Amino acid sequence: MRKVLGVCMVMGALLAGAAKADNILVNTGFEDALVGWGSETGGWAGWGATQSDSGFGVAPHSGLHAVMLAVWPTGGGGGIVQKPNVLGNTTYTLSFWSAYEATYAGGSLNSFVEWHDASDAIISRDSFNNIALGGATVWNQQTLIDVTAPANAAWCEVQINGAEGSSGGALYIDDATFSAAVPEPATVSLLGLAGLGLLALRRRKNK
Ligand SMILES: [Ca+2]
Repeated sequence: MRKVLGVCMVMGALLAGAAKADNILVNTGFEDALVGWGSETGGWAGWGATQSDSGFGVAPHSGLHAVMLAVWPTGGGGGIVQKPNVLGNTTYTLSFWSAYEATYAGGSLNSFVEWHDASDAIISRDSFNNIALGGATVWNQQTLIDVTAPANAAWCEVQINGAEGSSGGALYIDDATFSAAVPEPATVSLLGLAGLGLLALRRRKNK
């Protein structure tokens, strides 16, 4: 039994290590200022985008800042972009929180992940258009799942965009992560149970 416990502890340590390293975006909570164009590997660049704080229409989801999109003129748009390096044949999940001022209700929220090879050529793009906004002035978690990097992908462009309707208002984004897939807790438990079952069978056979 001690050996089984040891195996489980090693498996747990390995899984915890994998989960820690999975997010590949930086400045996930917009606590640092936006970066200039050409620096998008090290942070978020934006257009029609302003680092916001608690004095804006919607307070940040976390920390002291979020980012506000689509602020002028009425009917305008805004967006943010970051360009992390990726591993080919790896599945990623994009997750972020969005909130909007009530007058933005007629506006839109779109996102895409565009894959590039080592020579910077575009390989393909995974788009998420007209993402449901959820309730006004409250934070809604958006999870865009299962985008898989093509085999020859070296980096990608992650964009989150907003466009106002005719009533104006602003869209806010906070706590954005782009993470490689890791086993879900249910899968991990099943794997653990299967391993224990196999060990029990082997012990019974040896008797
Ligand atoms: Ca924040």
